[in-house]
Amino acid sequence: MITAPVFAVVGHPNKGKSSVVATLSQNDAIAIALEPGTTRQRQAYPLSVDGHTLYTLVDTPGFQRPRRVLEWLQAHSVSASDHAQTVQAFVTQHRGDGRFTDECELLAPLIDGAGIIYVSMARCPTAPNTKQR
Ligand SMILES: Nc1nc2c(ncn2[C@@H]2O[C@H](COP(=O)(O)OP(=O)(O)OP(=O)(O)O)[C@@H](O)[C@H]2O)c(=O)[nH]1
Ligand SMILES: [Mg+2]
Repeated sequence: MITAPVFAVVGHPNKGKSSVVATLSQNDAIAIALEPGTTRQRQAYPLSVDGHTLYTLVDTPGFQRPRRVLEWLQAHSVSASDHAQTVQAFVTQHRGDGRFTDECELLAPLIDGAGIIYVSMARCPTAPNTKQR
């Protein structure tokens, strides 16, 4: 039996991640809102046809502190071959400490082997000098 692929839908807050998930999973119940931070926990949504799951999309919160995450990953990675383990280590170390709650949520499905769908709005690019905590 072929296992249906799983994709994590990731990106910055308020860029349309949940809108993509709602459209591609044909699910009108998914919360979409003007305010950033609407999605706070990861949630899997399968698309099924005739009782068969074709794929599953995982809606996720947006990155809150992406540069801090990247700094940590770069500081703890020795080579490209250890990237998966380094991401796993990040989540293991920071899960529950309150500093990277959203990042741990959005990285969890990637650790489980999900593919990535990255969402950004071409008309509203993220400013290069956006301040972050
Ligand atoms: N202009 C435009 N607006 C969009 C598009 N997709 C979604 N939006 C709007 O963008 C806002 C945020 O959409 P969401 O799908 O909730 O975005 P999100 O990335 O899941 O947001 P968070 O869960 O808060 O991180 C909503 O007001 C949507 O109606 C798009 O393709 N173009
Ligand atoms: Mg959302």
